[in-house]
Amino acid sequence: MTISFSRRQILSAGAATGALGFLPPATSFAAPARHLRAVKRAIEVNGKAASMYAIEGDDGLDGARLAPGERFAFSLQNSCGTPTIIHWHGQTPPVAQDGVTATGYEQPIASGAAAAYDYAPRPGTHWMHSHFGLQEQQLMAAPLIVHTAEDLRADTQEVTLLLHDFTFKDPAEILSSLTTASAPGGMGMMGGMSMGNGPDLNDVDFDAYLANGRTLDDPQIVQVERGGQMRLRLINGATATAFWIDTGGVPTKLLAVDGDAVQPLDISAPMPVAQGQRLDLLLALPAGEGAYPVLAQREGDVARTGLILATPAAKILKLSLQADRPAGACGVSLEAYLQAQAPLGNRPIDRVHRVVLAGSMAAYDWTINGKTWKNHDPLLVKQGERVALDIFNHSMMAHPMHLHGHHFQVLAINGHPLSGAMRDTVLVPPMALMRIAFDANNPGRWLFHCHNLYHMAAGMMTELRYV
Ligand SMILES: [Cu+2]
Repeated sequence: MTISFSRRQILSAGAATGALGFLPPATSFAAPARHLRAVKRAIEVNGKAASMYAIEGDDGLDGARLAPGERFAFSLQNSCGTPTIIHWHGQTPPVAQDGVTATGYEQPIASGAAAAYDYAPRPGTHWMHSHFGLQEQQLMAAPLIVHTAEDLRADTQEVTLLLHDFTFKDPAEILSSLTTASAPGGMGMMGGMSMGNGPDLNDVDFDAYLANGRTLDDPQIVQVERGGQMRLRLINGATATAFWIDTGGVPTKLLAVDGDAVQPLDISAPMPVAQGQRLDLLLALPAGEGAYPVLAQREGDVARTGLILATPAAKILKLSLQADRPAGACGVSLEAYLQAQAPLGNRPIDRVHRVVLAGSMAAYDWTINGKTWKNHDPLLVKQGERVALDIFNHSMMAHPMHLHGHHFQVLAINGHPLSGAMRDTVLVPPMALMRIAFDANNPGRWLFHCHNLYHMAAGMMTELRYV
C-alpha cells in the first residue's frame, strides 16, 4: 500500500487518461476508462492471519489517483464475495452516484456485478469506503487523490498515509456488545475510558492500529531525499479512533483539511484528526541523513502507529508501539486556527437548522434531534439557499459529523465566530456548539451522520433533503 510517487508518475498517469478530456460527457455509463475492484485479501497483523477487504486500483495501488482535470470515470467491480457499495468520501457527485443505499438512489452491488461512475471530481485528498453494513471495519477503504495542475508544478514528493483501527473480531459482535454493554458479559466497554467529569473516549478495544496496513512493529519505510520537501496526504480511515499526528519536530506546514486548502499554518505540536478527516502536510526535511517517524497516537491512550521517512543511508531504530504517556482528547484546538483559502463568501444565511447530538456510551443510544436513522427527521433545505447547521453535542463523547455531497465552512466554535476551514467532516466535542454553513447546490437526499461507525450503526444518522 505504499503510495509514494514522482512527478513523472503523475504525468504518465495523466497521459494515459488524457484522451478522456476530449470525450463528450458520458450520457451512458458504457465503458468507463478506469477500474476499481472490491476484493477480499489475506493480511497478517501481529503475526496472525486475517481475511479483510480491500479496494484495488488499476495502477497497482489501492484506491485511485486522478490526474488534473480527469473525470472520475470508473467501473467498480465487486469481487469481494458479498454485496457492497462504496462511498466517495469528500466528493460532490450527483446524488445517484454517492455510493450509498440508505437514501434509495442506488442498490447494493451484488457479488460478481459492477457499477459505473462518471462525474467531475473535487480536487484534493479524499477517500473511498464501504457504506454497507460494517465492512469499513474490515478495511474496505482506500485513498482517492485528485491532483491539481499546481500539484504537478510543485514537483514535490508525495506520500499518502491511510490510518485504520484493526480488530480480529467480527464487527457485528462488537456492535452487539456495545449496544448490550450494560448486560452481564458485555465486552464492548473494555476499552472505554470514563474519566469522571471528562469526556468518554474510545468505545471499542482494538487489536492494532494500522498505517498503510502496517503496525509500528514493521512500519512502512518511505525513502526521502536529504533536505527534500514532502507532501503527506493523511487520511483517518479508522472507524472509531481519533488520532494525534506528530511529525516529530520536522518543520511542518498544514496546507489543507478534508481536501480543502487552508491558509498555510506552521505546525509545531501534534495535530488532531478525527474519523473521516484528512490533513495535507508539507514537511521540510533536514539536510542531513536521518529517519523521521510520522506517528499517529490514539486519543486517550498510549497506542500508536505510523510510518518512517528515511534518507537512503539513515539508520532506522525500532519504535515502541506505545508512547510514554496517554494522549489527551482530540478537540477543536487546531480548528480555531484554521482559515479557509476559498471561504463561502459573504451572504446572508437563509435557513438555520439546530442539530442536537445525544446519547451515552453506556446506553449506546446515539441520536440526532432525539431520533435514530429509523425514524429520523430530515433536515429540509431548498436549492439555492445558504444553510447553517448549529450542531450542539449534548453528550460526553465527541462526534465527527460528516455531510455527504457538500463541503461546508466552520463559522463558529462555541459561539465565537470565525472564517474557518471548508470541510466535509467536523468534530463536535462533548457539550460543544459548532456552526457550519454550506450552499445548497447539489439537489437530492444526502446522508448526514457521525463517522464513528458504531455510532452511525446505532442510529446517529439523518439526511439533508432538498424540497
Ligand atoms: Cu458519534
